[in-house]
Amino acid sequence: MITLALSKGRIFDEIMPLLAAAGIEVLEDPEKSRKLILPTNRPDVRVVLVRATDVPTYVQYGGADLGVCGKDTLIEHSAEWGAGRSGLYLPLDLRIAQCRVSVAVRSDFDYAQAVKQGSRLKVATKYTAIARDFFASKGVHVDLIKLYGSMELAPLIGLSDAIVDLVSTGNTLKANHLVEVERIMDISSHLVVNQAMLKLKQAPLRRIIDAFAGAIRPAD
Ligand code: PRT
Ligand code: MG
Repeated sequence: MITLALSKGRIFDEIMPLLAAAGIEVLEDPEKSRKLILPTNRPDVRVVLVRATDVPTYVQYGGADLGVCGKDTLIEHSAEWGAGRSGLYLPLDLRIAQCRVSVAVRSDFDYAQAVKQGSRLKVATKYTAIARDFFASKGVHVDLIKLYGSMELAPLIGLSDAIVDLVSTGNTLKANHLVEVERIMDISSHLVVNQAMLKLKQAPLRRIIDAFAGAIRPAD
């Protein structure tokens, strides 16, 4: 049995064409079903639904053989584990669920001036590893405030001066009178495979990896 860990929402939706290319069709709609284990047309392949941030954990401990999650999630996970020590193999950038990690502030906050003056910035984020590395590389002193969601609220309430968050269309920032002041990195979702499982189930896992590789949409 091959177990694939996915999160509901954009990753699930965008992985469907790649799964189809591997001859895999999920037989239930996760938005309608309450099941956490979804059967596929292939008796030897099943999908488990987990939180996006839990995908690397499931794969690391062998609860799933492989999974799909954002580079943002992978960076934060490896900051916790130490790169190379989690037993995760990342063979493919799937080029789906694309977005960027950016710094945003209230439109009335002079970020450039605050950085120039060397002020200590209060930064709210779910992405503490990415934010810590980024501001350290700029030589900006920050107090990081860890949040798990609705980061956009923090500067509006005065909890922080800035946020580090994912941006795709920018509509959420705009709706909350925030402006993007730095682009930290581009993000897309990657295939993540348990290295030990890859040895045990080499042929079927390789077939899935190769089919995904052949179906990745070209760079635009
Ligand atoms: O939602 P939940 O707390 O369960 O978990 P999650 O947010 O980690 O999962 P999910 O499914 O929302 O996101 C999974 C992955 O999709 C992320 O880890 C990213 O790699 C990727 N992705 C791509 C995004 C976005 N685009 C995105 N726009 N994840 C989140 N967003 C958020 C963004 O932070 C903003 O608040 O969507 C909001 C709307 O964005 P705009 O700019 O289009 O308005
Ligand atoms: Mg989300």
